[in-house]
Amino acid sequence: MAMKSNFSFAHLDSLQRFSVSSPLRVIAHIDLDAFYAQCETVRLGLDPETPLACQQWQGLIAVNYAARKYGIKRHEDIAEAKKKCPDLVCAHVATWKQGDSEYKYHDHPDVATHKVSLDPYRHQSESIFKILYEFCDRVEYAGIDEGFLDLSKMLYYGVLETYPKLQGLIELKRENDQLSDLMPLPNLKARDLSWQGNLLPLQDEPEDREARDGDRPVDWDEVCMMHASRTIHEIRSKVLQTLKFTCSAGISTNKVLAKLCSGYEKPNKQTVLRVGAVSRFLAPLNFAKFRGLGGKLGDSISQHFNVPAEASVPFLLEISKAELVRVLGDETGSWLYDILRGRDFAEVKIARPESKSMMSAKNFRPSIHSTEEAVPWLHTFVADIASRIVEFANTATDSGGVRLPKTLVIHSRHAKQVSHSRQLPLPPCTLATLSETLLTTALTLYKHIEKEKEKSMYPMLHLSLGVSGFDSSVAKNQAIDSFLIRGSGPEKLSRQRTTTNDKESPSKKKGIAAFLGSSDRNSSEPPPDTPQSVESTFICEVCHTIVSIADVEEHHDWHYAQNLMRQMQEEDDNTNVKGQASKRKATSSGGQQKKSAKVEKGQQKLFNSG
Ligand code: DCP
Ligand code: CA
Repeated sequence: MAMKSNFSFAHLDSLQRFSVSSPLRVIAHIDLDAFYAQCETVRLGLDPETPLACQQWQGLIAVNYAARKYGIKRHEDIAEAKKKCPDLVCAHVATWKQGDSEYKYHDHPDVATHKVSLDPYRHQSESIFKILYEFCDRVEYAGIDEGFLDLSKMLYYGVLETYPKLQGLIELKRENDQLSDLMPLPNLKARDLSWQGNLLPLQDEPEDREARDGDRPVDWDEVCMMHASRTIHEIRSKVLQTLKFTCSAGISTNKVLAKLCSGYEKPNKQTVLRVGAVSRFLAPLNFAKFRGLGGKLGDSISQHFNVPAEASVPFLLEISKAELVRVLGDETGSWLYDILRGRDFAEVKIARPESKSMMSAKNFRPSIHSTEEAVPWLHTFVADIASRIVEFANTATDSGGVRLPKTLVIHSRHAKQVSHSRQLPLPPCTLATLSETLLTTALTLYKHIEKEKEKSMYPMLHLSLGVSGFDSSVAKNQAIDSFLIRGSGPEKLSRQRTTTNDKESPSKKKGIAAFLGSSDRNSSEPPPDTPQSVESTFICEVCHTIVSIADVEEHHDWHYAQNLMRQMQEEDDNTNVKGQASKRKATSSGGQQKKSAKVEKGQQKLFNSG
């Protein structure tokens, strides 16, 4: 009788549904090489072998591989880098000149009069993701230059098309409810498989590809992975041909392993890790390489289990699952136990993070001291944000109409570290009237804050404008006029929420007062307008406050705005420590770990400060 596969028809069948438990699933991670630097090389039409670094003011934020050969690193000072490689091309990122209505590649941008724009990189990123979507129907955006691809479904159809006999068999098994039967083996030898990329050796295989056992019969897991390696190679070739970018990729059975593999050999390489090769691959790795184990969790593991920080994975394999769970809790303990063995059941999420907020910001060095200095920046912020909203509206995939923001926030920081944030609902507008509406609202709000804060506004170190609450039903927004004209003028309006320093009494007034929520850093209470006895109420799942149904939308907006302000603060902090910030990217089941408070790289499109 013919030898059976280790895999059932059900294992193959479940690939159609992207089952995370199918042992045949194949996940890839694609990461662009020295992304911003490549964007600049392409823009300038240079030979990719020209050493180039992407410059932001006096620092380097991306260094291409030709320049890395000289020992040049990210965050290095330009003068230092030029000493190592006098021919280094330093391409400054695009900037918005104060008061300009578009960003440009200015010859001599000045930190006092310009602000950084990362839009060109975002545009290239979109073109790259378009190619990924062309090939694969499940792509997760993991950052501006990286994504995960779940190839399961395409492999299901690909395998059945390549092996038509299997197609007949699986139909029969499905009809007879026998999908749990084992499949026949594919009748292929190791030498018959035509891989693309660096195929990491199985546990007992020699390193040398030529010397590996060519007669070994292979199973469907290897067939699937081989097909995936060819598809990923095709995708990378298309990115190179059409956009001139090289990227690296990792191909394995889950996100954690795919991500580790994409960084295994760079640039312009792909690495394939089969299940049988996992323990050998992980053995020399420092456990902190896994996402989520580099920070506090890693430290506490070292301490609790008496493992040196530089220990490799096998050190931790000796700890039992029960012990890990006892010390780290059920969720983290079990997660750690699994990922140390290369097991990760996180799914590749299709949805790109919804653009719930956008921000444009500027740090002032030296500080500014007047409205006259601040207002031109508000014009620039509006132009920046409006152009991104228009783009967002154009790329929106749903049919729910144009999505426009509902709330505008201004955040500023005084030299003595006092922060002010105030928000206002945006009046209804269309794409055509968007810029004007944003500007009018921003100027109104700014003047209100100035009046309210008087001397504590200047000298100002940081100013930002944010929008949030994207919705296609902006018509529901109340007109700014109804907030400002009706009743008292803004100068007389009381604020609804108070802070520890704020002596004003809370108001139950609706309208501007309800939105001029203070967020002088320590305000975090939800709107207190909770009617004492309302018939239809709703309990907010975020803050557990009882809210009247009529106020639900407003209450959600308030949370949006609070989050936005928190992000702005984090962005601020992040800008200040950017030089030392370690690279932390979104991946895989590390999501079970507590998220870093810092703004991640992929978020820079929203938090474009400088
Ligand atoms: N980036 C940044 N600041 C950081 C990290 C990244 O501005 N601290 C930007 C510049 C990078 C881009 O994000 O080009 C992508 O980040 P990566 O960490 O993927 O780095 P690169 O793509 O530059 O290099 P690699 O080839 O190592 O992926
Ligand atoms: Ca990269």
